[in-house]
Amino acid sequence: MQVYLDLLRDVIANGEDREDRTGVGVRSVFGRQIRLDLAAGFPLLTTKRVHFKSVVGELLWFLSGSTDNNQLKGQGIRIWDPWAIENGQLGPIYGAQWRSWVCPDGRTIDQLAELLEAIRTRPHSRRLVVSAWNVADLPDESLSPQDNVRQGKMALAPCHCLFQFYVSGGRLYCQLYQRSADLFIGVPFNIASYALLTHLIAQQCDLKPGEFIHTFGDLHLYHNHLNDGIVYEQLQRTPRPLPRLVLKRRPPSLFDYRVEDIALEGYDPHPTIPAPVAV
Ligand code: DHF
Ligand code: TMP
Repeated sequence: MQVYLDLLRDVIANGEDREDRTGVGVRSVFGRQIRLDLAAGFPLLTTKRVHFKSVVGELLWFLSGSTDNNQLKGQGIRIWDPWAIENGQLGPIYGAQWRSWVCPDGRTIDQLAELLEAIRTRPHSRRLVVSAWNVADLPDESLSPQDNVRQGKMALAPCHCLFQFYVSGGRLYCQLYQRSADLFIGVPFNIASYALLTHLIAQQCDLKPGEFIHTFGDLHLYHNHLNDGIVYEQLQRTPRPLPRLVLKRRPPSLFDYRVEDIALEGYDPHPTIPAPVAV
């Protein structure tokens, strides 16, 4: 995960300091890419502890098609709290678009079920794409997340908005386009989440995980993270060996995984670094 530390240095050295939607301010670069070989270990950051239980819980929640934050809170996962309305709803974010994209005629499309069918039957297809970027459901950037949800829109526009798979040599490759990336808080989660998704889909399709290619649009560090010194603290830490992912069971479908099926071995990170999240 040296590549992650290289991204931190890149944004610090080459970023432009500017205002952003949240009012916190960022240092930002545009257009970067990293490649992680999933055979080299599971890409969970070792230079700070990342709460893997939250990563797993959030991904299984997306896969279930839910956009109800109460289901995460019930598992002790509070990462979506600042964007939900009182009853827990978040509007048609990832789970809704992945599993039940609404068509003009009212029909819904399960993009993930169709993706798995396509990987199994047409592994060389160039259309193995899932998009959360449903233009009709995008929020109004001048309104709060909560006001957008009350109007039936997404709380936040999808950050990890489009991903594509590729099959070669019995391995499954995944490339994600992330239009907006909070390098200190969101990105370690996003890397782990898509690496895990690739492992799960590979298992379901009798493939080995290949590479995860992460392409970034606006890649930024929030000014409070830079000013706190926590970014520099992380840069002083030496990366440790990556953990291994263990899937303890092969459930009948991608939608039947449970938290207990997914374990990490050998995760020995540096201590956690608490950081405020810009809302
Ligand atoms: N907004 C911003 N500004 N940055 C984000 O990364 C972000 N991520 C969102 C929604 N909005 C966002 C969804 N994902 C945390 C992690 C991921 C996430 C939202 C929040 C988070 O708070 N992480 C903390 C604690 C994690 C935990 O205790 O489980 C961290 O230090 O990583
Ligand atoms: P934006 O919608 O104005 O781009 O703000 C979203 C912020 O959240 C931005 O800092 C990127 C960050 N983010 C991630 O980095 N990863 C995620 O998974 C999510 C949902 C958000």
